[in-house]
Amino acid sequence: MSFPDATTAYIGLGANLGEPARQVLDAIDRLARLNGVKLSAASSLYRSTALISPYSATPQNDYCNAVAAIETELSPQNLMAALLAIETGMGRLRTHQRWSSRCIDLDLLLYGDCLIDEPGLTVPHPEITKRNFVLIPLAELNPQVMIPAVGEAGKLAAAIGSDGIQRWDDAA
Ligand code: PH2
Ligand code: MG
Ligand code: MG
Repeated sequence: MSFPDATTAYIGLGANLGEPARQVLDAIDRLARLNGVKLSAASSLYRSTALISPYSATPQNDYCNAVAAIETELSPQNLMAALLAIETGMGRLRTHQRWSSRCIDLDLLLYGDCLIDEPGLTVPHPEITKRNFVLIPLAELNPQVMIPAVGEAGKLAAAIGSDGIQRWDDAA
């Protein structure tokens, strides 16, 4: 399958409740089966220390993180809606807490070279450049991919370093 007007998009996946690796793989599978989406590649699975609110003293389980590359003919808004529907379909309960633990999270990281800033949709994902658990799997898939207005994923990943992140299989 290929689309005449496809855009390459990158999706960040994360989970730290239940069986995180199984859920991330399940979400990648659901992504691959969306109408208007072709899965091009998925990164390795990583284990990463939970980034929590600086105001919280409650520790959280480690996350399983990964990034998927897709070709899509969906608009960014429709793709975002489809990602939210996968989260809901997998039992994600939305709280108002920004840093709460979750059974699955799918974030639209990049949509071609688009810059989007509208209610409910900011692309590139606003935290992308601060998070090694996003940059490292993204750079594994495509070190040359440009984060619009910022730079190449591979360079950013090398600069941010690998504190608190390791391959899932290497994790103790
Ligand atoms: N996602 C969050 C908050 N903290 N920490 C890690 N390690 N990985 C995540 O995906 C993550 C997080 C909110 O989306
Ligand atoms: Mg997230
Ligand atoms: Mg999210």
